Amino acid sequence: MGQAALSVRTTANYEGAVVTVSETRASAGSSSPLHVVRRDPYNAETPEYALSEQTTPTALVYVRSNFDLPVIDVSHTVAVGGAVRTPYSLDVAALRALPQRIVGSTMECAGNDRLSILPLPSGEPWSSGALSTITWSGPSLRDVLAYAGVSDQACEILVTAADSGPRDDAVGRVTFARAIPIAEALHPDTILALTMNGAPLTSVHGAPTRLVIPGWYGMANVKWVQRIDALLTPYDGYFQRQRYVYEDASGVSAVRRMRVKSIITSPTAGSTNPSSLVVRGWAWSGAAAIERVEVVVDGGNQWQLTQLGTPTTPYTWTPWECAVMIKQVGRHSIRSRATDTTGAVQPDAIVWNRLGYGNNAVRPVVFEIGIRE
Ligand SMILES: Nc1nc2c(c(=O)[nH]1)N[C@H]1C(S)=C(S)[C@@H](COP(=O)(O)O)O[C@H]1N2
Ligand SMILES: [Mo]
Repeated sequence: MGQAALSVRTTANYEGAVVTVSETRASAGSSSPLHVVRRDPYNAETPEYALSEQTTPTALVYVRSNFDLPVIDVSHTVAVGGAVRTPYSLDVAALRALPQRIVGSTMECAGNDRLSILPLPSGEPWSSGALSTITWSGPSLRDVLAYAGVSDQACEILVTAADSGPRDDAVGRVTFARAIPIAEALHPDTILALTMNGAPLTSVHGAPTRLVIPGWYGMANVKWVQRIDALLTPYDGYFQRQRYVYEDASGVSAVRRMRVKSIITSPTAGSTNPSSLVVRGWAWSGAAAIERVEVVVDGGNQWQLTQLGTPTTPYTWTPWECAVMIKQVGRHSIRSRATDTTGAVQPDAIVWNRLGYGNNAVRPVVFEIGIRE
């Protein structure tokens, strides 16, 4: 393991660390265990092999940053204000002093699998690795809000981050900020995470604290939280209205919860396999539990049911597997299709949208059956 990766490890711990921009570059070095999509700002994918694990090791969790890593020091505080009775601010010690809640979540970037949308929309060219499963902990956002006393008239909670920068299609500097509906903000599993996978949150993932709103696409999980404001009218900032919206012939709508989707982790693309093999993968949906996953070998419509395992938590992906027998040696494909308990099914193709979000279409994995000995 190279020097760059090592420096990421040691500075990743927020305790006493002053985050600098040079860390972003270090973590984007050639020894990065992630597949770097862009170095500056740092965007990188979880490698395919890591997706077979239930929980993604922190060093292998994908990173999506719209701007350079913000400079945050140990005296960082989170201000709570807007339509509240008592505005106040909390430091990290105060966040730690509140009851801590453990929340697991499968988190997918809304732009994951953009590369397989035709014609290719603009935006980061994500393959299939903007996807990870993490165990977080921290205080419930509702406990932080309760102390401030949110107005009964409030409709949204705006979470503003410490990172900002210029955008091609905006005037001046834009700060990363997202609002969530009040009911979602008051759900006990919406937390201000201080830890991930049992260790302090790392810099690239939002230290000292980030919002975790399980079930929603990644963008709602605001990193480097700086302010929390109760709003009386819906927020219309850049990252709420100009980005993270489905824009298609039928109009514009907000990107919110993760669409039902599944991935195949075994066999892997390009691998050679025996004629009798077990197909495995994961399925998730931000809307509801997974009802069924089906697979089909090669073209056509011979879908067969798989056995579902039990997800570790309500918001983490469901394991599935299915034994298949493929007699003919040579190239084959397998596809998986998940259905959630609302009846939503993975489509064969998504409705094309200008910014290329929410691609949950069924995708084949192409592999080989080897010559039998
Ligand atoms: N402050 C801030 N929060 C952010 C972002 C960002 O650019 N800035 N990117 C969002 C997006 S688009 C995603 S997919 C997730 C990714 O979180 P990760 O980098 O920890 O995987 O963070 C979200 N939170
Ligand atoms: Mo994202």
